[in-house]
Amino acid sequence: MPALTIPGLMVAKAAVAKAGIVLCVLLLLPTAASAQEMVRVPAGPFTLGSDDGPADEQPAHAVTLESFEIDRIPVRNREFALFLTQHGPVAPDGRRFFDWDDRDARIGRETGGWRAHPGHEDHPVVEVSWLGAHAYCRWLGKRLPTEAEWEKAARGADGRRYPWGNAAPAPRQGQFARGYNETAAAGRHPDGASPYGALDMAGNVWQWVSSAYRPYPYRPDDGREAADSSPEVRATRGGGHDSTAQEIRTTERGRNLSRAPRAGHHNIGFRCAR
Ligand SMILES: [Ca+2]
Ligand SMILES: [Ca+2]
Repeated sequence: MPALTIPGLMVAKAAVAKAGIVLCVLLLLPTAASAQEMVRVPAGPFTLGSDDGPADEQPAHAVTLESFEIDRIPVRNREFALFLTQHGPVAPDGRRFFDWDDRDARIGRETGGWRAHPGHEDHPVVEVSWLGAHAYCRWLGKRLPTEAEWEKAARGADGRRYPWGNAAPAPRQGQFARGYNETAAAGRHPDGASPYGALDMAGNVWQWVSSAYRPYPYRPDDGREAADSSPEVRATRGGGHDSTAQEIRTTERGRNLSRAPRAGHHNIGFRCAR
């Protein structure tokens, strides 16, 4: 009967329209960002810290971790732009995710969203606050790695000084000893891979980790992993493009920078774990 068919058709049309809206929403979700490749780090003990480095790396001590995954490369501008388009650069409570007004930022606001600066799409995102890094990883159902996880992913279980071993770094192994803001595209130094295949673990950008910057020994249950302990200083790892060879060792802890987790910095990025 036509009288029934027409409303039925209208319902069908409405369903199609609704499905269209759902599809549009799905397209806004972070599929491109969540496709970020991860590497697995197996469970077991490793040596955290160093006895011959700066005081904050001492003492070297055994830490046992569960298995986890970590992003193979740092989060890039093209990926963080998707987060900014959905959430904006400021948290609902007014704290910053991203220093959009800093001249070192490489993502800008455009009509309809945020976009990486041309030529910097594949470079690691910088000028993201600790909170922004934390929120980004949660958006993807991930989290920031702990300081211990980051170090194990970089040096493996044999206590090496650099991701590739103990030999001093060469330019092909990482982006370091460069000028201000001379980042490299993420993942372009395969010769610097860690034992688990993680890249850019030495140089390019320092990386936020979940842990507060506190003395060793590392104790995950002493409050340093409390996500709400901001504004306590957070640890950064890995060294940046403007770091020395000493600063890109796997055990180096960002002492002389990143003391302000509420702000972003030109040489600090991050990667996620789960
Ligand atoms: Ca800044
Ligand atoms: Ca800056």
